[in-house]
Amino acid sequence: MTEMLTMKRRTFLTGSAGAVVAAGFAGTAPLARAQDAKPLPDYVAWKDADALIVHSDKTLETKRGAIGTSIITPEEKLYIRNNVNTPPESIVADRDAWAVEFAGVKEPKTLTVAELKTLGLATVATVLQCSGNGRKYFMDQLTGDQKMSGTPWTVGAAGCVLWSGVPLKAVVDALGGPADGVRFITGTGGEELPAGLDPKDLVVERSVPMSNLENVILAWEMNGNPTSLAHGGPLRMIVPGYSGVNNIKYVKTLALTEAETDAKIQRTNYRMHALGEQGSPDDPPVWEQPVRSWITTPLESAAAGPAQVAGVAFGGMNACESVEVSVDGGQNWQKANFVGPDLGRFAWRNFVLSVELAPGSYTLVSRATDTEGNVQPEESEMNGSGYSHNGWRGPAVALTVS
Ligand SMILES: Nc1nc2c(c(=O)[nH]1)N[C@H]1C(S)=C(S)[C@@H](COP(=O)(O)O)O[C@H]1N2
Ligand SMILES: [Mo]
Repeated sequence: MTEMLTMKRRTFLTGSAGAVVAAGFAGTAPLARAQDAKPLPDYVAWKDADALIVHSDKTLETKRGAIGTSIITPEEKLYIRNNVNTPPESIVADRDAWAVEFAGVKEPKTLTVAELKTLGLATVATVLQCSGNGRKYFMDQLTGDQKMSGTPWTVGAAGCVLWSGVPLKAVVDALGGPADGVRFITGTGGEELPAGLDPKDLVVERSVPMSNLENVILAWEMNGNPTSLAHGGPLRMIVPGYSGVNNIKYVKTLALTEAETDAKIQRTNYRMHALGEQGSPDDPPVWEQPVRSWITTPLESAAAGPAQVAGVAFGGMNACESVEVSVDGGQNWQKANFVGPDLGRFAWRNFVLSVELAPGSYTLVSRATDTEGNVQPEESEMNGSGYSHNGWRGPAVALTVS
């Protein structure tokens, strides 16, 4: 049964955009054959194909039912989002030799991973989530000739990951402290860019405010293993609480800068702009993640009787304070319980509500509140690129109990 549902959902989500919008996530999926699903691309052939929806070679989504209830997302199930081609495997052949150039400090220097390992050690659990996670729910709200481009992610462009590495603060301290006047931490990805095109248009380079200096770590380990190439090895810049794009894989340059980078991915992309317009440097950047939750089980159908409604909830920069669950589409809410250990304010919490379900149709939704009192809205405010969705209505589960 589970396998059948899994297969249905996979094909459903990789089907034509029109079919996806018309049917809705929890609605009736068109009957599907397993071979409709795209295979895993070579560079992530080691991943769990049954747990992933392959939107494209550069965009793989974790199936909603595959996330599990034990906090940490296994690497083989974690989503993938690449803006450009992944670097060659050769860069992880000798991880300790990977060199990072540090600038914007009193004593600029290039340090290898081996050297960085001597300067400090920290472990942090963070929600790694693509800025476009939930874009499909914005797309569903479009009318007439309104359009939105981008991957129609539902809830699976997210995971909770344990990172180990050196705190950036320790490196900056070792290099004499920040240079005068710096206001941003700017990380650059180590991809080789195609020749003949303007590198500023392609480079994955992001700036985040210096207020993150205490939080950022440069991670060589993910979930207990050396950070895989696909997820940013040999070294990844992790900005806890911040949207996925700010977590630079294969970080090659780390600069404290006076201004935000003028790379396209920062200047005009990943900005909260109006529908039908282009992003501009005046629009707010996609940085801190808003409070959010969704249900991961049950999905689609359940047997009458007792059931455990479970999911994940997080507050971005803040811990998640509480989660409420409704089985009637948001008319009545009940407080859920947290499951498992608290891995800190940047991690997500698994939650559960025990319910007794009689035969019939249910609409399951969840609503999280963070420690600052921010509550998920019913609908997110529309933005032209479909970033930072956190409305509770979108990821509703239509459940049939028999
Ligand atoms: N160097 C580099 N870093 C990157 C990206 C990239 O394409 N190149 N993609 C970003 C985006 S948009 C997201 S959502 C996350 C995805 O991380 P993952 O593929 O490890 O899940 O990495 C971010 N960091
Ligand atoms: Mo992303």
